[in-house]
Amino acid sequence: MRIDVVTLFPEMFEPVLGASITGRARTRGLLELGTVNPRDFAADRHRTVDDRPFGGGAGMVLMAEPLHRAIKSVRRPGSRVVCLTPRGPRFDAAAARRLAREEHLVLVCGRYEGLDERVLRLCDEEVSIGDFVLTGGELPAMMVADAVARLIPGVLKKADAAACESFEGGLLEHPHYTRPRVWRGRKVPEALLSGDHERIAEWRRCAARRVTRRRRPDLLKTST
Ligand code: 58G
Repeated sequence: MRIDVVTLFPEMFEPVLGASITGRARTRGLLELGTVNPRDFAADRHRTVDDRPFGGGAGMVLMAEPLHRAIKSVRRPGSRVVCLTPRGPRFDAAAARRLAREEHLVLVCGRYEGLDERVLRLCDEEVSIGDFVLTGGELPAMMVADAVARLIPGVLKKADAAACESFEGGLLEHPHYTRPRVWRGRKVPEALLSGDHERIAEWRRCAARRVTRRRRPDLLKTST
């Protein structure tokens, strides 16, 4: 998969998506990441990309033309153009799975008060990572890129590692433990030390249901 990010702050992405699993996915060629800066498509010598809102009010709005040209420079037939905004439908595990099937994502990051509304029409969809406002769409774009990247076949070491995690079965994930067996007087659940794979699987199923009931009963209501 290829992801191109339209952003005024391209330098934000490498430190995050160059690290760890996403970094390795890129060196292994499973994920290609590019950035495109609308400022490089500005029309004047000051490279202006924002202007005051019609109708007045505080803050600046990203102008349509530089954004349009930036999107056009990376968009190709079959690209899915996604804008990160607080007013889109909530990004969740199902959205990540759906976007992970795409060949090319273009993630459009706004800044300031937002984008000229006419540019939003160029996007295929808007997504929000939660009900709060950030200074820009860059952090949400990194979250979407990360959530999608780990679903690309081969990115996670174990083929099924993504399949049995939180939300994938409509439940939160069971707790994890590692060595030592006793830490400051606290023991690892006995079933996990038994070596009995059926017993371990059963413990994990029960633990997942228990933790979901306690913390996210809303998840149990929707999944049967
Ligand atoms: C319309 C309105 C277009 C995403 C605002 C673009 C982005 C929160 C989220 C914008 C964001 C989220 C302006 C700054 C969106 C831009 C950006 N804040 N909840 N901030 O996913």
